[in-house]
Amino acid sequence: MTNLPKMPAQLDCAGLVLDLSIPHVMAVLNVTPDSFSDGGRFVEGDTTGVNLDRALHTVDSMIRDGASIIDVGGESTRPGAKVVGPQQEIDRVLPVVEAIRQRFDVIVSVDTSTPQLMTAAAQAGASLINDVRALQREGAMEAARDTGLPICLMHMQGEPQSMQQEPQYDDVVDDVISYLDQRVQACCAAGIERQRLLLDPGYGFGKTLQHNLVLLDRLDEFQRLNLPLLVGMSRKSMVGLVLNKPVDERLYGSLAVAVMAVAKGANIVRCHDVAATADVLKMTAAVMNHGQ
Ligand code: YH5
Repeated sequence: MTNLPKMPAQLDCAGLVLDLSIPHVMAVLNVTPDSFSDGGRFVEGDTTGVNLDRALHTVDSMIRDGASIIDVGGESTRPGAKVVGPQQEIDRVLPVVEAIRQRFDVIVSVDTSTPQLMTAAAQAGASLINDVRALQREGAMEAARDTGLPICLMHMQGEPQSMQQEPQYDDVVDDVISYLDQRVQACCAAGIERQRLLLDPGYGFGKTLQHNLVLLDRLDEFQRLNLPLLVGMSRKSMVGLVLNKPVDERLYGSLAVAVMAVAKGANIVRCHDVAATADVLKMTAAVMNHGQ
């Protein structure tokens, strides 16, 4: 019994500490040109199409609303989205990471599978790597290892362009757990300490509605891996399909699944609606820690 890996009590994010005894909000900050653009107007010094001032203003609100982590991403992984080249992704994300860390003492996570961006973002002050491809890109394992940062490994079946065509599993929970377990082993073999890892079932990434619902109903089974769990269901089609609502009307559904995820052991909830999600997580945690 002595050598069973224990779930860490906190996560060391390059000097910033995340207390894992309470659930945390990870706020999504998309830095694709359509998210933080100037509507095509030219801004001096800006070659990326991303307006830094607007991005920083948004981050300030997210922190005041209760976000512990800001997840910065420059690649859209939505089904059918355009493929972004590594240099373009770096040009979008890096200045934003740098600017956030110059102004705020907040954990910045970089949502990327690109090894060069992992390295550069860590130097610019990022404190967490969030890779939807679980370090499977050429060179990603070594780049992530050498940053010394914690890493979130997410499950995806297939690639974003085609992943929703015909996802198939024997038992979706067993298959996703065994994939994540294998990626943990691969990381450890490559010299990444187990205490640096977080895991994510990857809602919506190569999964039908049924798969996503089962993965939430049985999320507690992921606790046997003894690593922090991150989930991202905010505004996703699993909410839209159940409620038959467009993306801008999925808040209540997203809050419902956030509560369930935390009740079943999730430590970090990745979301778009920070203030609402932070309240809901605080309330859930208060009930779960009653009497303590
Ligand atoms: C995730 O689950 N997801 S990007 C489709 C939508 C809404 C949102 C409208 N990065 C995750 O947010 N990283 C993304 O339908 C992620 N876990 C982790 N760790 C996709 C996204 C989205 C897609």
